[in-house]
Amino acid sequence: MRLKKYTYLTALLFLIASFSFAQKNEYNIIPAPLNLKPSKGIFIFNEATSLQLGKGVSPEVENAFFILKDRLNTAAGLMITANNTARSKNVIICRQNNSLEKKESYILNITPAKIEIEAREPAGFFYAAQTLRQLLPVTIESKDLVSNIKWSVPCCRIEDSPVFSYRGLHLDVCRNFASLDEVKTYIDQIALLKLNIFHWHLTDDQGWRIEIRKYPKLTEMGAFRDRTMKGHHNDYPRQWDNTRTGGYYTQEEIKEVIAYAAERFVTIIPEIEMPGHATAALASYPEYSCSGGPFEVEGRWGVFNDVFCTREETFDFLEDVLDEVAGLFPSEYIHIGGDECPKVRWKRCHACQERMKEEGLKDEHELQSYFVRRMEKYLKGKGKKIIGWDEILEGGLAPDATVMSWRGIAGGIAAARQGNDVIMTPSEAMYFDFYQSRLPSQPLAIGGYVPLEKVYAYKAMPDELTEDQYKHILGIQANVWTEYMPTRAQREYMIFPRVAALAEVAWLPEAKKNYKRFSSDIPSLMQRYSYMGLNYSDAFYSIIGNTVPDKETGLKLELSTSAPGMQIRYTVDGTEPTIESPLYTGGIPVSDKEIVVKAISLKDGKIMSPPYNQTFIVNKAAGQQIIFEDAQGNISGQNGGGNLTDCIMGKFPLGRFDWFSYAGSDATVTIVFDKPKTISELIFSSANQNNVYVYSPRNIEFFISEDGGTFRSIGNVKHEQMAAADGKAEVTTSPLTVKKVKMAISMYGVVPKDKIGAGNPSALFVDEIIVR
Ligand code: TNX
Repeated sequence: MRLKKYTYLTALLFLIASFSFAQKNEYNIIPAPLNLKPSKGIFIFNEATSLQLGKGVSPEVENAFFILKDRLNTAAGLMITANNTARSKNVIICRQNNSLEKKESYILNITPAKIEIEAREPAGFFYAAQTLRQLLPVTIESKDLVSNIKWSVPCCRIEDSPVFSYRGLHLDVCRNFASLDEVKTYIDQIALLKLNIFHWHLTDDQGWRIEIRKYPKLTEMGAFRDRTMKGHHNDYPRQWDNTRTGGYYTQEEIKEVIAYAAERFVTIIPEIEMPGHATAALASYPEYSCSGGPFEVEGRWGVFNDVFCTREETFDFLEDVLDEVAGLFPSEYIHIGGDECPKVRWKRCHACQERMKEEGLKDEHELQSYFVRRMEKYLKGKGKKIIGWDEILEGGLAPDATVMSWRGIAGGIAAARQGNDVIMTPSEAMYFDFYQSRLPSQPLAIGGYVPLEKVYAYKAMPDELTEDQYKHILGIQANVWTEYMPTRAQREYMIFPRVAALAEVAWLPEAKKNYKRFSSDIPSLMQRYSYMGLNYSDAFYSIIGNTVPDKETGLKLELSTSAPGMQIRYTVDGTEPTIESPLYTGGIPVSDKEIVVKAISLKDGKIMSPPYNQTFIVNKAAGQQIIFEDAQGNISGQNGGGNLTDCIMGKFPLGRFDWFSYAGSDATVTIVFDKPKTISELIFSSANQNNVYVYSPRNIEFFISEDGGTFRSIGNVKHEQMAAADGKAEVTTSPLTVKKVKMAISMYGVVPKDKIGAGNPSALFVDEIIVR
């Protein structure tokens, strides 16, 4: 009897479920359309579905459907052909609509009988087709025929148009070479998400990747290197991988990629780096350096002192190179780099100093500016505009240059105020070489932390600009620097699905962004990625730990995931969490005793990512207010200094987590306790890793305040003592009840002569201030 009842109930539930499925249409479109009005019902594709180009629609519009047609053919076995006999059922009708605002704009109306698309230009039809593709079941991305599927799209009316005309993704093929096939796949992905620019970073210290016919050595020699550093740039001592690597694209191959991109409404902007990041070129033609060389194609990451010399022959050479580049790429822009160009060689170079005198340039920054202006003028003569990284602002901006703002947004703001165009690509939101999760299981990356939400949260129109200046923000771009991405799988892991957030920020106005909705669209995109054979990251499902001050306990750990609707289970006794471990429901106190928190995330009972695992140390400063102030009175540092008292010790390499970094004048750090605390030990824990200019302070003096107003010194630690104690400075006292403690930091200062990076200012890295 019981069994029967159960079966009956299940059947009933199933019925209700399938009934509600049939009722509820799902629209997982990324980037989300500007306006979508859902409606009931579905349109079903079958053998008889055809494409109809309405009156006045150019025949080339049919090409805008080639991906959709190919997918329907491959995965669904359906041949959709253009057929101009007027039909009103089972048809996709394209109509010309010249009143639409932008070339990408389209209107898509799906009813059970037909699909109508209006657009002004082929790009609009192409984007409508990408929307249809995303409305089809995810199996449409399959490389093989899939049977037993209803190939339907849910009914709705969409009016869509992008906020930005420049929606870019960049790829560095110099640090690690990407095959032609990979580059094409990359362009496919750009097109799927309605991005329209591929910024191809073709030359750098570690490789020259584009054939230049007049200078064959650029690729014969410059496209290959004999060795590559292993591990992180900050590791010491240096380890090497002695395998020869490299590659380049012939001009024929480049033409093929340009055509491939054009079919997908993607423009390729090539980047030829100058005057810095030029080692591969100088290894091939040392005569264009200041010293004459010889040089090797670089196997290390970083910034190098040997750059293009400003003597006349170099300009002749670069103009020849740009002649060929401009001849190949139809793009109106050519990117000429301009970033990270050390001036040390120019300072000692007779030719460069002569050039400065002749041109009346007051310093080497103006010489760099002269360089860029000259190239701008030359390219202008060929009908091209230049883009440069924000360093091109230093020493005076070239009149028509477009600035790519990567060191934050300040460069972009300054350029827009000067009336120059800007592409925003700030590292804190748009660098896909930064970590996307803090889990220790993450593959080595350069540093930083840009999870999916942070990309999504990026606000492309800075508040600092006026309405009028906004028109100079052409759009945004994410950058994929590949120092730490040696394989195709690794590059894919860093790009997918963060590129989806980029696409939505580039397409939707700020007011239409909605992370909750966006994150609910991500799982279906991931399924698509699986069918496409892409290696996407699961960081979306992994645990994010965030410490927050707590009145009662000092510090609480909050756990979350980027993905909605996940369950979190955890342990605090060092054991591995399982599906039976306690369910996380709210902040875990972490400051009263040393604990290890381990946690896993689950979806429908399935563990979705590697465990979170973090040790918290005992610290009376936990969660207390921190004031980090430099000699000029500026409060500075990442998180406002909050990570100095989060009970988490820093991890190496230094970029990894949880460091507070600072470069500047002497400073003080003050802890303001919420209530008087009895203390007997103070520890200032810094890193002393001199190979990357990171030095413990020259001196640090510890103060306490019993009344909260006056301070008294309780000890002093010198650099040498810290260096001998792994960067730690410690003072003890008989127990004292205090309201505040303060540390006066004297910066180490300039890196000494006999050390790596001599002459540069030292940096300070602090992981924690510990009070016991
Ligand atoms: C800085 S972004 C660079 C690149 C590096 C990148 C690593 C820029 C204009 N220059 O050369 O690859 O940082 O994040």
